[in-house]
Amino acid sequence: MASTKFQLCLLLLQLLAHGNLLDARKAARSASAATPATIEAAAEPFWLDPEELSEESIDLVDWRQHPCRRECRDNEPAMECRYTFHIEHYYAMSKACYDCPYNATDCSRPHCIPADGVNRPLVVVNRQMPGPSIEVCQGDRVIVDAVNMMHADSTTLHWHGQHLRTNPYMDGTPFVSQCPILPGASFRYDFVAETAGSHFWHSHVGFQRGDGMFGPMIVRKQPKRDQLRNLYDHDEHHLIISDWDHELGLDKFLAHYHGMGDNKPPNLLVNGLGRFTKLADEKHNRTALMPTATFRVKQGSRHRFRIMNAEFLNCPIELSIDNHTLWVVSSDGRDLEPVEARSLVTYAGERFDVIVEMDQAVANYWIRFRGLLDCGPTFTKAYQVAVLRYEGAPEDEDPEAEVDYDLPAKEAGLLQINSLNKGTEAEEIMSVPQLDALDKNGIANDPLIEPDYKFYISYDFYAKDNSEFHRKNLYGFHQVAHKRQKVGTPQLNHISMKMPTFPLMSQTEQIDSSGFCNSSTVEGCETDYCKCSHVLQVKLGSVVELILVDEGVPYDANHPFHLHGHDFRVLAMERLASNVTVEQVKRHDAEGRIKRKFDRAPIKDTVTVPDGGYTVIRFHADNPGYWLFHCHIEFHSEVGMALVFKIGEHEDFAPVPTNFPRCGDYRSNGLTTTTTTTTTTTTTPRTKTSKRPVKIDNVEDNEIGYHAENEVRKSIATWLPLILSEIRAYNSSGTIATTWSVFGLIMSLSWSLS
Ligand SMILES: [Cu+2]
Repeated sequence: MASTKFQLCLLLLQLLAHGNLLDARKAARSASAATPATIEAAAEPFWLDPEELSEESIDLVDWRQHPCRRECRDNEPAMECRYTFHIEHYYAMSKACYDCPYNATDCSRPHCIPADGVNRPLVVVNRQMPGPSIEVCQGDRVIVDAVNMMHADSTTLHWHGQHLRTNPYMDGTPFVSQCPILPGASFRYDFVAETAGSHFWHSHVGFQRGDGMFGPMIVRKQPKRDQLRNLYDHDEHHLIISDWDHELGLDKFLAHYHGMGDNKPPNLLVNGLGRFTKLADEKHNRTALMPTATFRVKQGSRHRFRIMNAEFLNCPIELSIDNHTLWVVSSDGRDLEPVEARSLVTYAGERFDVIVEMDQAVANYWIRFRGLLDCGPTFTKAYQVAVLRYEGAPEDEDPEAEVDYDLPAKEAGLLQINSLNKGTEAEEIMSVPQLDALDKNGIANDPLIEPDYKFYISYDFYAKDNSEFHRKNLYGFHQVAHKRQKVGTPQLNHISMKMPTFPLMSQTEQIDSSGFCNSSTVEGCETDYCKCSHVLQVKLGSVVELILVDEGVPYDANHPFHLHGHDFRVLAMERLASNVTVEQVKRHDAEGRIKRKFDRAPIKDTVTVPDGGYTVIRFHADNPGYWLFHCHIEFHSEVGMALVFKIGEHEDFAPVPTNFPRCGDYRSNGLTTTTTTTTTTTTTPRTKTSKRPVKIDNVEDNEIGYHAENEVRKSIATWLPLILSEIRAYNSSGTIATTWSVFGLIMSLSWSLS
């Protein structure tokens, strides 16, 4: 007993000395827990109920064997599906990879994340990338324990495509639906998988999605509800695509926004795998290529492939399969009248399901992924392949066809779907509004219903002195020496979103809605930099039309937009010119030249807008809450290319779960009276007269000195009696331990004083 107390005391000292909570916690676990059931590192992945797992074995579970990943049946009761997600910083091509890729089987060892063979830091779940695949039937209850094991970063999990109608607090949007999960803390996500289809989960914090924190989420339908059931024989394959860098997203972001670094991903991965360059081991005189994703199919059968674009930069992907056509049958979880295509373009956040008929000779065929825009011909030419392997085809051979970026798919007479920067005006392609929904027409695409709200949302990259990365008179946009240092500010209606410091949805009582802004409440934002909490408020049950306008001035960039909590009908999409103004689009609309397609307009939750053009979407605002609407490119949304819809009134919101975590600003009203003034509660709209608080000589330095001194006093007062009692307890036999106690005390004091 005394020994445990002593160990605890030492741990707390360690904590004081180093401030390292995780080490302390880890040590506490080993000190207190009985020997846990451990599994050899080289063990095969296995399945066990998460409730029965030890800490160490969670990362070895093969989640594909989860009982919820089953064939869905009519009239079957819903299941409860539990998962444990350990979120960690980790490393590609770590020591767990042994001799990968020279010994190919080593690449699939537990905890080996091969990626494209290049070492780099990661943020992953359960030491896997992609993370565990959540595969359930529509109506199942999903319970995910997210345990943040990172040393210093917070996180959340967003269930991209789920609307969370019964439990909106599970949306995983930091400062909109919840507080970020702090290092060491856990959060239990608990919701019903209501929205069927191919979705994915991902971190909604910083650049963690780009660093590897994503995974598939597939909600299959019961046969009676599945309108596509007669069109395919097999439904076991998914392709989750990521754009891939060789450094942390944050490093790339900082280099791009503050230095001369680019924002272009050099590579792509499919299901976490891909090639970059041929690797050479000179010592043993051998070379090898990294493994690629391989999909096994049967000749003569029809396979459904679920494609999820989890990318984080501006890298649309053109996908094609050699010698095969794609039947596009679904997007963002909503079914479509099947369309035959030679290739398909997807944007960050989008999902498409295709059915492929295996009508070719038994062989291996390439599935090709060509990067466009920032991954395109003028930049990195990012390119990846995967293998379609017919049963009976050679196991360890590549397909014969050449692999090269400049070999786009060509099949005479067939279309490309969702082409880059093209809309209904383009003849040789099929744009999204030209697809037909299989679902019935609804309130959001009824030509007889006038929308209750019509918002024009325009955007571009603006040459502004954004105080985050272009300080006026110091290194202003027009002041910096190099063209590559001029970074445009992506904004919606000339406003950068300022996130609140507490979640809007769960801490409504703290909201001062006079702090909300939108284009009607601010002025001068076309030229000056404006940042505030951009909120568009609509009545519950209303029909909302958004006309998204990409002004298209600096370059042919392209932004995919995602709406949380709802899906929408895509009524129109058109490119007008290489650039366009909102006024021109308004005029175009007033003259009746925006042709809205109502009948069977496709339903999506993520959509692109042609550069120099517009996309018109409509949604039925029937899910009360605060919901984020944002560009799905993380380098854009993280600097404010986002806004929030407030749908309904606070009293319409679902009750906040009991003991739901809270967060927000804190300002002492006690001893420290010299704190500086900053914005309060939500945010303040920009006003031309606002001034920075005046700084009095060295007030901040004095404060720091005061705090440090206080900390020392507190340390001594708290720990001295404990340590003295330990010294007394160990007076006779604890010589070594006593030395450590005194050493710990000295360390903590010297740390406090330093
Ligand atoms: Cu964007």
